Amino acid sequence: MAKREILILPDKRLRLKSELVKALDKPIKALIDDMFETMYAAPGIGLAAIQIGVPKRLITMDLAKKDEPKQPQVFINPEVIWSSDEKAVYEEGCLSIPEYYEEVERPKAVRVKYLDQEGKPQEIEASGLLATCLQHEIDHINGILFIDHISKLKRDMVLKKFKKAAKHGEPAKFAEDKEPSHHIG
Ligand code: K1U
Ligand code: ZN
Repeated sequence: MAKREILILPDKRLRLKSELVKALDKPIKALIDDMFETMYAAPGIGLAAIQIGVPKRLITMDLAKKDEPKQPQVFINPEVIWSSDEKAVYEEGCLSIPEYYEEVERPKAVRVKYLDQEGKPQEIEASGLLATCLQHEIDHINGILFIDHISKLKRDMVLKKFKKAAKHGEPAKFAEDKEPSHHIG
């Protein structure tokens, strides 16, 4: 297992559309292990393979609270097959856009089909944080970032700060150092 580097905005690879996982072979299993190590170390509650530079349709997630046992989940080739008309607003963060949190409106519930870690087809109907996180991660494998769902004014401000930070080799700074209000644990 190895902790990998997480791509940070404005890395162009974050805009790639990831490819289907064709076989659950040894390299894919090793990639899943690395994704969990990277996600837990960050720390994060989800990670898409492209965030560590691998354009495969693969997501890891763990929504367990701090005092609960780990609940690692793997979603291979996930696809939203139904979304509710009803919307919900949630404050999102992204390991590829560190320290920036903003409210995002998305469908309140989704049904997702995917393959599990054994390669078995599964379907899940999700609401709450699971629905938000699944939509955020499925966006990643389609080259979409949560800032694409906010106003152009805010998105341009974020992009400008991250471009400037990358140029100077330092982290982007935001006036209000907002923490996610939904912090688990
Ligand atoms: O995809 C990512 O960048 C991971 C992201 C997932 C996510 C968070 C919130 C809403 C939607 C999707 C994160 O994990 S950001 C970090 C975070 O939210 C968190 C980290 C530690 C404890 C609790 C939350
Ligand atoms: Zn993200």
